[in-house]
Amino acid sequence: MAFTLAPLPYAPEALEPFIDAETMKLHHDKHHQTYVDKLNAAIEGTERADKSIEELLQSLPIIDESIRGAVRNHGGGHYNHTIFWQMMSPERKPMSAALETKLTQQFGSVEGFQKQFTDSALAVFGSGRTRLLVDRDGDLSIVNTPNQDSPISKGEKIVLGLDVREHAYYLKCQNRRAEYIANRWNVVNREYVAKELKM
Ligand code: MN3
Repeated sequence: MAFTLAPLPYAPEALEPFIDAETMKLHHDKHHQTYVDKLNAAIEGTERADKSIEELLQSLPIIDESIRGAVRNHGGGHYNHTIFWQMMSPERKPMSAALETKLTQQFGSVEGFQKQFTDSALAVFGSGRTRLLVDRDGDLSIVNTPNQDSPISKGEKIVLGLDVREHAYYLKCQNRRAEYIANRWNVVNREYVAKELKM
């Protein structure tokens, strides 16, 4: 079964004025579609063709070298973007008390978490992502990853991620990455984060 591009979980204009419809359409319909197409082209006819995207990424270290690069880049791109859309929501629901407590325990305060995540995202050089990860003990950490690398290849779980490649913001914010990062806090899907942390 070839991979397919799922529709956005909300209308492309739903995140306005924080993230514009044109960026969402281009990012989802063109960039994400290209990752899906190139992933499919790479694995078609191979023994990996029937694997889930999670299985593909988790098997990256042992995958055949002839397709490893394509799976890392295009498979990573497909997975990263699939969760990226889900990590945003126009609904702006309040943060649960459990999540607030967790962030406060690990980062001093919710604001402290947001500042650390923002500073990390500002520091990404070139194309990459900032992630909030949870390990097997339930401890949180903020890491930057280059290109389309995905920490799930190393058994870590991503609970919040931010794409800081220029295609994620250049139409609206041009070179002002800080503006994009600030806007994005308004559309974080807090329910998604809490669900992934099982809270
Ligand atoms: Mn992207």
